[in-house]
Amino acid sequence: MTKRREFIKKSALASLTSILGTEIVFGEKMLATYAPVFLEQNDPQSLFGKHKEMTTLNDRPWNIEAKAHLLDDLITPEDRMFIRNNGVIPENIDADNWKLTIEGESAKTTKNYSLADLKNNFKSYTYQLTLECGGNGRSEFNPPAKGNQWTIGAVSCAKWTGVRLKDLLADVGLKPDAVYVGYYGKDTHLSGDPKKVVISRGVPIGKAMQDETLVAFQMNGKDIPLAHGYPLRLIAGGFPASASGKWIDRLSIRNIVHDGPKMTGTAYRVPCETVAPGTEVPEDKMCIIESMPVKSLVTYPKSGALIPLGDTFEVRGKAWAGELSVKELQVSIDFGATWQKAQLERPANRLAWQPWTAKVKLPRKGYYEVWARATDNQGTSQPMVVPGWNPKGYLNNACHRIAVKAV
Ligand SMILES: Nc1nc2c(c(=O)[nH]1)N[C@H]1C(S)=C(S)[C@@H](COP(=O)(O)O)O[C@H]1N2
Ligand SMILES: [Mo]
Repeated sequence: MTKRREFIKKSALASLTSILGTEIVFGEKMLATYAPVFLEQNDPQSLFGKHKEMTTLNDRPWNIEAKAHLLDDLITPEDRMFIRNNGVIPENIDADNWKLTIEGESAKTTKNYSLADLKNNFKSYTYQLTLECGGNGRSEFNPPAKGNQWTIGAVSCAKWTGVRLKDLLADVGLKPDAVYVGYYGKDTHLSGDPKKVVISRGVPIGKAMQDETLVAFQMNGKDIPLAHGYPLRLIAGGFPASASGKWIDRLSIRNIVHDGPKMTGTAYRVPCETVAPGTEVPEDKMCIIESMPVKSLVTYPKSGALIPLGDTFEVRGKAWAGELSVKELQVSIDFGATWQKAQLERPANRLAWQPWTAKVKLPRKGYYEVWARATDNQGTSQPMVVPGWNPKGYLNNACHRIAVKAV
């Protein structure tokens, strides 16, 4: 036990040292549970170049979310992009010698690609792609679900550049029994055990073959930021973002549904049939999350805004619907009694979120809430209340609301 604690303490010390960039003198005298002051001062702002209003939910591993008003840009800039890690961000990445291996029982051959191979030998594509964590909105479930208590900010829609996964799969050759592509990344386990894989998820072969499924090496026109998967990342927009593996060095073409860590059991799965809140659900009654549900955010004004009474004012936001598109967005200022249609734009490309705007008039001074509700192209709308309780707290797509005062 003492040995184990010593080991954890040492590896925690090592990672603190690497964050600080210098030795912690007398570090061995620091209690293992002690949070050094620099961690408080060095918020994600300076560590990851994040906006000062981003919220840190956990610093080991790092999990950081946005606030709704930070997501007002059409293309999410790096500093407003949520970070979700299951383990420790890899260090000392050598992009020049990076190798992506594609193998697996359903691969006709095994091939290795350097970043230069990917950039020079395959056509590059750029798409704007919505990535939402399956657990976004978890904080509202009751009984509560364990895990990061995301509110609404674990969603982003940046521009990703890379090669199509399907082009790589064609280069390697698929056997007819291929059903899934699993990813492996270079992040390390919190335990410090180098043999333990943190997370290894992936996508069904049908998703892998879509034009927009990328092995990406750029985000918003630059190298992918370290926290978001530098130098190479799988991007599967519209699926829970856990399918988009960061720091990838291996893809495995499987003849079974991939069974890496966090693919099995209850991880990123919901009950196949709706259950009453608090129900214990056996594993074989849990289904893998694929397309994310229809959802929207009010990104302007900021909740709490004071609106001068008078003419109309502009409310705006974003809407997305996993693998589907959004066909209508409505807003209400009277707690859902009446709804007005917003102007909804088309997505930049398939699987990108859609901006919307509405002109709203507040009839007299006082407190209001602006609610937004999106409907997907199959006619499914966001629920007004927290939907389908599930043991791990996934897929909360309840309507977003903001508070405003007419003054
Ligand atoms: N290698 C690796 N890839 C990963 C993860 C991880 O912990 N390790 N987290 C996944 C989860 S759960 C999410 S929601 C997204 C978050 O992507 P972001 O941090 O770039 O926003 O990355 C996914 N890819
Ligand atoms: Mo996630």
